[in-house]
Amino acid sequence: MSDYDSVSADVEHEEEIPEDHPRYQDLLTRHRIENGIEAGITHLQGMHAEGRGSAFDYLLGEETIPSADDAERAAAAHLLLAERPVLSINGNVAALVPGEMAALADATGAALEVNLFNRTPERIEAIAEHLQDHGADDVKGLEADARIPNLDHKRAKVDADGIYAADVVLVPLEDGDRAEALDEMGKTEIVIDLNPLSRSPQVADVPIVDNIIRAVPNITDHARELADADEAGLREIIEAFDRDRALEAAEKRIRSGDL
Ligand code: PTJ
Repeated sequence: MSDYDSVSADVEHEEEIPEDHPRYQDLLTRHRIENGIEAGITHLQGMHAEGRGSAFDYLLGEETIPSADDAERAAAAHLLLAERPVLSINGNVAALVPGEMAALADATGAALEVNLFNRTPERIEAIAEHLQDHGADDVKGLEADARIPNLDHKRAKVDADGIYAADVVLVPLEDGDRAEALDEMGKTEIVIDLNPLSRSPQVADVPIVDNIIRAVPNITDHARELADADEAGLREIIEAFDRDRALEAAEKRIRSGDL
């Protein structure tokens, strides 16, 4: 057995995962999801979601492809131009990128809102606390004093001054019915999902087909770089982005298996 074979079974802290391991990002992601489940942040179903994402990421070559980088730049431009941008957080997102989401909120002036499919007060509170431990100032989603129309499960519950009133919403890692309902409300949607055929990226204004652990820091880097850009410059980036081409490029890369 090589050193690498024993990595996932033995790791207690993520620093123990060797960065030169050929599947480093996958091991890191799995480790964070396991920790999230143990901490009561991530739902057990989050592990299945992670497995699905991991298969697509393998086929993408576990890298940010050029069309995803374009999408991440367009996402940064949308968030900077928005009047009420909100970043939606579920149990997988909280486990994988809590500090990175807090940094993106800080760089763009967006609010963070916890919104769960398997919603319980305990999980909402644990996630809000976890985000605060990772640098988030204010976390929405605890009030849940408004509902997204035409959606009959718990993910419809949102804050009136958060997702309900938002003009731009970042929706990472979820199935498509809330994305469709938010689209019907006329919101600009940025979706992060490794499966380009999933309903959420299909309805998104900006579909980002990339692993969230790469996508979020890259959106933040773009936002910091664009911080002094004027409105016309940001609009130019948004208009130059072609969502259909980005989805096609990701699907082509996955199907070609050209790693
Ligand atoms: O925390 P909750 O209760 O709100 O539940 C969250 C989950 C993720 C369990 C729930 O939203 C769910 O079941 O989602 P799905 O239907 O499994 O969809 C998740 C999508 O995210 C799939 O299309 C995956 O390919 C994708 N995905 C998984 N991991 C990643 C990812 N996309 C980007 N980066 C990842 N690391």
